[in-house]
Amino acid sequence: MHPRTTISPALREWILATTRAGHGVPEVLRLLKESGYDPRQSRSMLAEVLKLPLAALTATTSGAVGLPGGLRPTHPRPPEVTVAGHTLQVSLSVEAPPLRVLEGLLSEHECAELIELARPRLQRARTVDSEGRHQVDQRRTSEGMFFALDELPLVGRIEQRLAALLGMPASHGEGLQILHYLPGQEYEPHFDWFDAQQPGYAAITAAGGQRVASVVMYLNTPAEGGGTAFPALGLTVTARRGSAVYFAYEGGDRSSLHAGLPVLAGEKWIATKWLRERPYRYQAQA
Ligand SMILES: O=C(O)CCC(=O)C(=O)O
Repeated sequence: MHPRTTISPALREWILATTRAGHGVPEVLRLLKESGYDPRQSRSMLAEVLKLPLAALTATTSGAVGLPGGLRPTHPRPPEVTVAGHTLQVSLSVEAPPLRVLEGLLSEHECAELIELARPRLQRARTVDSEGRHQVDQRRTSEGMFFALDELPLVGRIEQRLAALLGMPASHGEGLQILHYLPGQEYEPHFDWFDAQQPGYAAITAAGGQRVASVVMYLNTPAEGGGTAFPALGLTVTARRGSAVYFAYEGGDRSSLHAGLPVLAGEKWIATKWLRERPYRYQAQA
């Protein structure tokens, strides 16, 4: 008989989410082993979390999903947070997926400066396809650009603010992406995490592992439309200059489905930060 193992809530949640996402017990055992867990201990933990007889658990090698050893963000707590000398308000919280609306994350001046720095470098925005390639996509009709990590003092300051706010080192972030939408332009419903069943999964997660959270920062207030919709929650976050929506999606949480709604009048500018479970090295796109 195995001694009863203490399982952290995060690990318990990861085991449940990973198996619910369709990954078999052998795969989960392999991932736990890669993360340094003793196989015997892993089998006990799985048996306990999944309420399975211990004898039913055997190990093989296949599949890959985000590993439990990676870092997870801390979700900002209402009503107010002060980080790196900057105070912001948490005006809305959802528990599943963890989602926060953040007011005053960026100052008016920071928003205006980001727009002006990005403007001359805009190109048709791309998405990442199932093979891990960046491609032009009808679902995403905006223009965009990426800053490299810490490319400019302003970019570095915002990255440090987010790092302090979410308890994730700036090195876990992908380069800040700026997007510009004109009337009629939108970003259709999608997930930001990578699907482990897709052929490009290994390549796209080789640096940094899985994405674990996103922060969409609004750099202006569109005259009409352009909110960020979360259809599974029946929630639309209004795009307002300086505010942001933060959401996390451990284990490929399908309730994190979201869309940039069409801009109906005026324009929309956002800065998006995607966070990885491990340090991420920026790779120039072909
Ligand atoms: O434009 C928006 O409001 C959402 C942007 C988005 O979904 C993304 O960049 O992943």
